[in-house]
Amino acid sequence: MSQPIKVALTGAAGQIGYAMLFRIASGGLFGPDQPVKLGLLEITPALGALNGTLMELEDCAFPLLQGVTATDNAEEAFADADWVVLVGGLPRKEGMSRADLIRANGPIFTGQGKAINAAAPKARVLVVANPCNTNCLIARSHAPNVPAERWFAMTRLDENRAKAQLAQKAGVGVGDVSRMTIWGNHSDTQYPDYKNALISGRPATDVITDRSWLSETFIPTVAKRGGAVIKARGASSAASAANAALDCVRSCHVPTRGDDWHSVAVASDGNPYGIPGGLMYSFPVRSIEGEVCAIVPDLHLDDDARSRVDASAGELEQEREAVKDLLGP
Ligand code: NAX
Repeated sequence: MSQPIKVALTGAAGQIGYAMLFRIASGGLFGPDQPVKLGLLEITPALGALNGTLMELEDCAFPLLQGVTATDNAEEAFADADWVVLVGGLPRKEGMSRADLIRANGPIFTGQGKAINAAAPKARVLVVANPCNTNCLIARSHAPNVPAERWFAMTRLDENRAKAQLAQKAGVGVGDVSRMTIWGNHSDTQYPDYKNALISGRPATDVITDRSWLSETFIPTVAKRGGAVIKARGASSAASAANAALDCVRSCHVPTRGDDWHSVAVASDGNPYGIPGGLMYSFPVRSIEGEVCAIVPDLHLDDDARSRVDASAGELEQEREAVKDLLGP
C-alpha cells in the first residue's frame, strides 16, 4: 500500500466537517487503495463534540484510516498535511451583512495562514469557509512558503448546482453536462457560464433554446441556491457542500480527463482573461500531471459575459480593500 495522504480539516465538528470526514476515511476521496490520515482542528469549546465524532470514526473501523489528530492547535492539526481544507468559521447570523461576515472571519485566516506556512508548507489548501475567495486571499498572504498555485477557494458547489439545473432543463443525466465554468466570486455576482458549457457534447445553447430561461432563470437560480436551501431546510447546505469539497480536492489532485474542465478559484496573477492580479478568482481549470492546475485559455466571452465576469472581479477587489489591514506583507 502507498504512503498515507494526510488531510487536515478545520471546523471538523461542524455540519460540513461531519459530512466530509467519514467519506475521506472510507476511501471516498482518494479511492479504495489509498490510506489516509486526518488532522482535525476545532475551537476549544467544540472539542467535546469533536470527541464524539472521533468515537464514531473509531466505531466505523475504516481499514484505510491510519491516524487521527484532533486538537485546538492549528500547527498540530496541519503538521505535514498534503491537503488542508479550511471549513471552520463563524456562520452568517441574522442581520449580518457580507461586509460584517468578512470582518468577523478574516482574523481566523491570518492565524491559519501562518500555521500552514509553519507546519505544512508542502500542502495544497482549499478554503470553503465564507467568504471563501477572500478568506483564501488572507490566508495565502500570510504563507510565503506556500506557492500561490497551491491555494484554492471553492466554487465547486456552484458548478455542481449549475450542472444539475442544465441537466434537468435538457432532460439528460448530469454526467452529460461538461465544461461548466463558474467565473468569479462565490457570491451572487458569480457568472455560471452556460454559453461555453456542453450538453451531450453539443453547445448547451443549441440544446436549450429558451434564451430567457438561461439568462433570467438559470443564472439567478444557481447564484441564489444557497439561500433557497436555507429557506427550505432551515440550515445552510451541508452534505452538498461537503460533496463539492471532495469533488474539488479530487479534481485538483487527479489529472482532468478528456477535454473537460472544472471550476475553482485560483490566484488570478497572470491569467489570460485580464482579471486583475492578486485576487482568488474562479476560472475554468484543467489539472495536469505534477500537481498543476492550469487556467483554460481562449474561451469566448461576449459583451454580456464580459460585463458579468468583470463585475465579479470588481466585487472581489472591494472585498480585498475591506480586509487590506488583515493581509500579510
Ligand atoms: P457550522 O457552523 O456547522 O460549523 C463551523 C465549525 O467551524 C464549527 O464547528 C465551529 O466550532 C468551527 N470553527 C469556528 N471557528 C473556528 C476556527 N477558528 N478554527 C477551527 N474551527 C472553527 O458551519 P458549516 O455549515 O459547517 O459551514 C462552514 C463554512 O462553510 C461556513 O463559513 C459557510 O459559510 C461555508 N460554506 C461554504 C460554501 C461554499 O460553497 N464555499 C457552501 C456551504 C457553506 O455555506
